[in-house]
Amino acid sequence: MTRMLIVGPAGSGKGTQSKRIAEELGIVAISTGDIFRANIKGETELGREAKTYVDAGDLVPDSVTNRMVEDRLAWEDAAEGFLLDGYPRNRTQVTALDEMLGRLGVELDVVLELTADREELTQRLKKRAEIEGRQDDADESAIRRRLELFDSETAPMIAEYESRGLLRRVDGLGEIDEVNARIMAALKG
Ligand code: B4P
Repeated sequence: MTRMLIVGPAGSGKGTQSKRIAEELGIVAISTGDIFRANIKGETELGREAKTYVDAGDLVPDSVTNRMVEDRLAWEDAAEGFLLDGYPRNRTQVTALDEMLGRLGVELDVVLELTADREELTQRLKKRAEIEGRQDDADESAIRRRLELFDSETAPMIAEYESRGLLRRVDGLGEIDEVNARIMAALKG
């Protein structure tokens, strides 16, 4: 059983790789971004709360996000291990996750970071905007905002996991299969 996080800037391949890793490890992938987008599409109360933040590339308020993740981790499928994609994204969320896991009596096994340079990230997001039409990919200022927030909020949080000895850093550049092979090797190592 594995309990892990995947972290990295927008466009680094988190969503792409997390689905494959989860399948290979037989655990559930939980993406906060996917949950927000499904709720926005379904016009639920959570979707209405999240929409302006997601469209602008801002973080949805921690109180909303933390509650949503705690509810999702209580589902039966997460008892068999999980991969959290896109959460936590700042120190407040790290603390909240520590508390949630403490209440569940479990610990994280590994935190996987995917890296890529800013030019590649921007190119990937622009390409996805053409294919999937995500509002936050189509808007240059929302892309910039997401990358800035990664540097200011998420990178320090990753350093915290590094100091706990949980971090495995993997180069996210190259073909999807190639990156996946690197990840699986890093997880075994
Ligand atoms: P996310 O859904 O997490 O979106 P993202 O950071 O853009 O990454 P994503 O996973 O979609 O992209 P990926 O790198 O896989 O978050 C969206 C928004 O939700 C946030 O801005 C925020 O508003 C909100 N949110 C989410 N979590 C939150 C939290 N914890 N707290 C507060 N707010 C939160 O892939 C990008 C593209 O690259 C894809 O098109 C893919 O096909 C392509 N790609 C992947 N690997 C590739 C490769 N090796 N080569 C070429 N292309 C590749």
